[in-house]
Amino acid sequence: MKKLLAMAALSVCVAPLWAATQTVTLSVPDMNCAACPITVKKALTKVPGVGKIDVNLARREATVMFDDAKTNADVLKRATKDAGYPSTVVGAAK
Ligand SMILES: [Cu+2]
Repeated sequence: MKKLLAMAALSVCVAPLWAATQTVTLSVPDMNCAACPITVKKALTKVPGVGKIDVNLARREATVMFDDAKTNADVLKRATKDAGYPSTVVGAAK
């Protein structure tokens, strides 16, 4: 019984830790004018779980903060691709 309680307490403590905010940097090579980052940002904003988005036209990169319990890098890549801007993950940091 004691062991069961300990396990229950542990799962309660651990569960929220799985839902962490992650940051991923996407390379978006097709961004070539000032309007492109707006389109990319709009597409990423629509993804549930996405927080702060920072699109850099000069570097052709989009840095996205997201809740990893709600979305993931693949979903983000699909969102930019659906908007006409295929992207690849260039770096991820926690
Ligand atoms: Cu453009």
